[in-house]
Amino acid sequence: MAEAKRALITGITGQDGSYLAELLLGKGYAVHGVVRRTSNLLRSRIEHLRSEESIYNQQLFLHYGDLSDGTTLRRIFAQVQPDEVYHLAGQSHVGLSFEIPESTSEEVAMATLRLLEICRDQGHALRFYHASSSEVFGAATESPQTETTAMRPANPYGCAKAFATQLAQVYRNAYGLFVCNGILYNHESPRRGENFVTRKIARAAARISRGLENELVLGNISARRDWGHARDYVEAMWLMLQHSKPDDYVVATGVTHSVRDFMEAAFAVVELSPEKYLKTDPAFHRPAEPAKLVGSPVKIERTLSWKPQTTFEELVHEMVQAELAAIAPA
Ligand code: NDP
Ligand code: GDR
Repeated sequence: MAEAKRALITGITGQDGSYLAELLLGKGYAVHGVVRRTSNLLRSRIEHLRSEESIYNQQLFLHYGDLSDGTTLRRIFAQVQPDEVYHLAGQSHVGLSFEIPESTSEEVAMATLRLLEICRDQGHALRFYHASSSEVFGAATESPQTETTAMRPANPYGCAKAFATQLAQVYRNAYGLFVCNGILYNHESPRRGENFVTRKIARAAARISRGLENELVLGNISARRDWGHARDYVEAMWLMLQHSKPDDYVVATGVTHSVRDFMEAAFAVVELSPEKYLKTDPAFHRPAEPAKLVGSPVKIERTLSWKPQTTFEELVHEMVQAELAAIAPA
């Protein structure tokens, strides 16, 4: 029997890392993840995999490391000898990047450089996925955006992602490395971090409907985003690394909704009207917002036959239902 392919995931404990680990385990990969040392051993998004004896340390392996620690990352590469690397780790909150720009840039930009340099030194051919973002387009020059739209980031996170994306292109062109940028638009799920707007809304709708909370405090509710489901988007990451040549792909639905739309759909699931509970707080407004972020998935549909499977309504429904299920019965 052929030896299982080895995948290395940075950010395996995050939303995307956890779905990607499930996808790759299902395809028979040996999955290696880099995890940070934390004061709490519980890694909620992958706990179900870690507690499964037939998986943990059989098909799934975790390695302590940090994006700032190049020596350890290099040692992990030497041990694992990955066929595919999925680089997902880093500070991923756009609003927070205004408050912690330096560490955001270190994690998002410099760490990608560090990993690309390690890839360059590997003795064997490997394939590298970089988690780029629609935030590189920021104040976009055209709509919808494509792989050739100019990068005009509007916040520190977007600047760092733009640097990392262009660097990934340079390493592909200059050294012939198999490096892909997935330029992903917002993708959500019940595993989304609690301070992203969709999870915040879904959680509030569920808790308000059960009488556990009585308000939802948001920032700019007119902001629009192109929202998809994380489970669909990790499939796109995998497909990019299976193609015959490395390239960049926009991954999006091509449709936008406002934060208000999301809120109304979420409250409709619990049969409430949100207006009674909604409060706005300037603390959640950002110094600058990207304009008109909507992606064109034409290239990935044509080249890799990828299409989003989950509708906006299904996404909202799944997120609110998951929040209701998480509330212990009275
Ligand atoms: P999450 O915030 O859910 O996960 C981030 C992951 O990075 C976590 O596993 C976190 O570990 C890890 N991490 C952060 N800093 C470090 C560090 N210094 N060393 C090691 N690990 C670190 O992000 P998502 O899963 O949503 O996103 C994955 C990637 O895709 C990110 O790079 C994000 O910027 C990008 N992206 C996401 C989009 C989205 O809509 N979700 C859209 C476009 C791009 P820990 O659990 O210990 O905190
Ligand atoms: P985003 O996602 O910034 O697009 O980045 P987020 O859910 O944080 O914001 C989406 C929009 O909602 C508005 N908003 C609020 N946002 C938050 N977090 N909290 C609020 O209370 C609130 N009220 C209104 C925001 O202003 C914004 O316009 C995500 C991340 O996953 C990035 O890592 C990724 O690169 C991009 O998506 C594509």
